Amino acid sequence: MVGRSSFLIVANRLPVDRVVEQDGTASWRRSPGGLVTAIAPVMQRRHGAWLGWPGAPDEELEPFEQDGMNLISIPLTAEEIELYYEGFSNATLWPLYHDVVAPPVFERSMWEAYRAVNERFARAAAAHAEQGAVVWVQDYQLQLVPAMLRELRPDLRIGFFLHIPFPPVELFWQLPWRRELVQGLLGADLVGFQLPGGAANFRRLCRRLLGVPYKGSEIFLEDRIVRTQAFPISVDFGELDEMVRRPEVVSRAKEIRMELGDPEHVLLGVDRLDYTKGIGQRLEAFGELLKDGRITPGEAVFVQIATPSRERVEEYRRLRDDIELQVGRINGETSEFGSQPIQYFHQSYPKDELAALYLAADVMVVTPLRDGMNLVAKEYVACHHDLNGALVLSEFAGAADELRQAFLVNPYDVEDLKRQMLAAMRATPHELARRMRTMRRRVATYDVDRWASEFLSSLESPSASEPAMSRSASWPSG
Ligand code: GDG
Repeated sequence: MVGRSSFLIVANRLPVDRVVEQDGTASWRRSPGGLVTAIAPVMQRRHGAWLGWPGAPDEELEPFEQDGMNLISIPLTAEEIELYYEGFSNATLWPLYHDVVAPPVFERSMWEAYRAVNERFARAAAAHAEQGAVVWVQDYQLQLVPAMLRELRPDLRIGFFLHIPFPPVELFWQLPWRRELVQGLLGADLVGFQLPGGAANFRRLCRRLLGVPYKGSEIFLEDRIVRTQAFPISVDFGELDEMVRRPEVVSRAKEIRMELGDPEHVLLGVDRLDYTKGIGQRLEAFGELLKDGRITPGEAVFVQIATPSRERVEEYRRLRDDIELQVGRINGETSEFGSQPIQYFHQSYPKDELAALYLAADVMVVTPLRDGMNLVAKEYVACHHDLNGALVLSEFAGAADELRQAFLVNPYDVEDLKRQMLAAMRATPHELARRMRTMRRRVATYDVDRWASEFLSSLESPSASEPAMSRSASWPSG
């Protein structure tokens, strides 16, 4: 039985996946991913708890312990998964926050489910937090939790971090429930974003929508200050750097190149199969390079890993069909016997296989149309202690703010994509090393550990809860 905690993470998912052995026994395994790695030590130090959905419908679980973390399961019904998760989170907010690259769905039943599920999370957090505890709420699925939780437990210190971009006012304005969402976020003491631009969009929105004033990074409510700040998320540099030096990973990378027919250039894309990631755009550009004769089929191979994602959402099903049609068409038109220029995989891989792929790739192609950060770009950099390897990176990925030495590209401009992919393939080892060295320094310094500790120390610094100056803030209700 888990008691109350002084430190809570509240996230859509628990940081564990259920694994069923061959004999039918089930157990939990820590999910891969930087967030868990970064937060686990803090959890252990502070006897923290993590609240989240266990991943299957109608699963009622008693609190349990895994790897020194107390896990509190928040159940969701099949209908809530459809309306709150696939619906409002991934068919409304996800496209709206990513430049409306797909049309957002505005459905009242989805909103109602979102509100009800957020309320459940807030109540559970209130029940499990010690007096004065620190609660860190994660991401777009739970934007109402900060205010709901503050209402129940004004003694808590509440932080919120948004992993995806925060859109400009003009786009956010479309949302029928815009006021409720912004009020939800303002329940936090600190609202963190990937980039300063997201924080600025949020502050402007608060002023336009609610008439609340701000100065610098602080928003002044009647009785308190809400701080807004950018904390660019990162990767576990040390872990990846160590992994790619292991002999078995090095030999696997060589083997991958052999299996691909030992081409001069291996280009790589690794993404969840998502319409924000610009997969179609990059394949189109690669196909044109082949058709123009700028590269020959034996000379370059493009490996595209498209991890299955949100497969029950209509837009994602359509995307999968489109991409698979496109791969078939380009390969059909450009393949030679024994070699296919695009190698496409709709599968997930273990972490060390992914590291071997990063190591094997000469050119990493990351071309989202909009992305909060993009960890793949940083992972690739962390894997290239050999200083070899080129990163082609979209200007619309948050990571482009830090990785200025990448081959930066506008993914909407097919000629630019072609130019930058060619430049990356043709760059001299000296130039590649110069670019990679600077990017590695950045990722090594600002790793995921630093991201978590900077967020938490900002949340716990006294200025985050200073009483507001004597400014009046209009706070229209309803
Ligand atoms: C959201 C924001 C932000 C992918 N395929 C496999 C696999 N992956 C891992 C990658 C990487 C992660 O998944 C994907 O992270 P991204 O950052 O690239 O993208 P999102 O999933 O959209 O993440 C994003 C992020 O949150 C963090 O704040 O950067 O902007 O959209 O770590 O390596 N991992 C394994 N097998 C795979 O097949 N093991």
